[in-house]
Amino acid sequence: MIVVAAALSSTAATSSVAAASAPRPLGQLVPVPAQVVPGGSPYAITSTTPVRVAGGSAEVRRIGAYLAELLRPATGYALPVTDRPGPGGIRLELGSRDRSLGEEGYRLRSTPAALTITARAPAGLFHGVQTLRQLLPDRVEADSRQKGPWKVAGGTVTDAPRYGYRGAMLDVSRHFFSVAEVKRYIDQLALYKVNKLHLHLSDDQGWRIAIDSWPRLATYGGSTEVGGGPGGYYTKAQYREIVRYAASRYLEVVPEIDLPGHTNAALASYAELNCDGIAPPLYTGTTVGFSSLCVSKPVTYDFVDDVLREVAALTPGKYLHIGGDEAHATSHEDYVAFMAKAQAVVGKYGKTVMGWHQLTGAVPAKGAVAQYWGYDRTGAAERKQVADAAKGGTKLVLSPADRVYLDMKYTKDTPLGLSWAGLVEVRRSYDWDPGTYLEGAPPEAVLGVEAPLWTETLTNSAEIEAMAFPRLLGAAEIGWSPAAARDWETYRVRLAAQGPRLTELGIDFYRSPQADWGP
Ligand code: TNX
Repeated sequence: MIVVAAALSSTAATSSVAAASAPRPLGQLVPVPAQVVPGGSPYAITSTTPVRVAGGSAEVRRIGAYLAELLRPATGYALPVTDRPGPGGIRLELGSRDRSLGEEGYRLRSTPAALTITARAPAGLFHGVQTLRQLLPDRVEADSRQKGPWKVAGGTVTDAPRYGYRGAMLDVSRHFFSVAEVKRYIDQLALYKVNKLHLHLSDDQGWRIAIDSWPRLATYGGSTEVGGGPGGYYTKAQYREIVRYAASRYLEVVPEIDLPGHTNAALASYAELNCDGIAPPLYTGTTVGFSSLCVSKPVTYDFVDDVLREVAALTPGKYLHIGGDEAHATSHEDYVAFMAKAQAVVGKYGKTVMGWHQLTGAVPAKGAVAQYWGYDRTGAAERKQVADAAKGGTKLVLSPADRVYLDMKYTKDTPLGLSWAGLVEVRRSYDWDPGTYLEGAPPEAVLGVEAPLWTETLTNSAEIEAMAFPRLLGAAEIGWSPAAARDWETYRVRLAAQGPRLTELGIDFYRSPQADWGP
């Protein structure tokens, strides 16, 4: 495969300390692209470069404006966005006939005359823009004017994702994160072509989304967090702003309301949701598995219907995640009965059910997606139950806890995080394949990969970043890149090359000794 060879050889070329002004080799990207054909002289962005969106829709123009905004501070160039046809410039073009690009793929062609990104749909152009960004010097991320030149190596990148579901989850329940903090994470995810943001909006420690028909969920159930801090919640307007911002970066928000366990914040807010009619106190500890909605009470289903209806109405995306994990305080029989009803409500409001893989212990609805979060010590029976469900048509998103749980400590000395699934260094996190990971599950059942970040120990963006970076990049590559194009030895070189860019972005990442980060 030319493809892979090209990507590898260009990676190797980087490790020699090339002249400072030589452009970055075309294959030096995370995620590694499907196909790289280097060749020809570079393209250079200059003070007269336009961003051309000729014949483009308003959406293409918006992507052009986004690109120009990214490049202006560091280059100091005007970079006008224009729909006037003409030669040269950075060109964003829809309408590629190459069907293999799909909805998210793109082709980036760099010659001295022009830098052209073509795609079949806007998402592809957006991902192509991220590739262009990564091909430019790291200092392009700076927010003040830097010295050029701003060259892109000559050649062509043709790229499309392996999986349609490339997710990251943020637990905003155990600790609450502001809209600004969530947006910051969204921008970081977009750089690596992640396209789903799963928000874990409710748990024992906090309810984080305003629900008009049950207002105390947010105002009382959201009033604290792990450790007893003030918590918080998103108003509907704020939540819509997160959804809009994510969409502008081509990420779909997957909201999760965790049911029927992990519900202490709701049970504390409304006494009638409890079987004994007595509201428990708010909870700020970190034990899991002690709470359950009252499965036998009709009011429980009014609650579920109201909440899922209001959350579905805030969700342009396809999925509604209903949790279903660790319902240890719910009997098996009750769990099966409850999940049947909750899944029907999701369907009634036009959404596709997503649930943690315990859902396969009930009866997954047709088309449901189970999110597998097992690890190397998960029992054979449990793994088989998930694999059998996948054989029966349930789709899978893989989030193996000993690989992509970003809250696991890297080493025993990592100051933040947990270690119940083991210590997860960067190589362990990267070196696995979703197509073969879960024995017995048909590879076609796998929709993709998601890297969850639980926040029992994390309180702000710096702490999120200390755990997510750099493992998030590996998860992004596992979701995007063809299996044949990626391997640890080339990844560790490409990963290290991202270090200065992350630093430029103000991300203080874990400098794993498994990659050579340089001085
Ligand atoms: C397991 S993963 C949980 C969460 C915890 C996490 C901590 C899952 C579906 N449940 O409630 O926050 O471990 O790593």
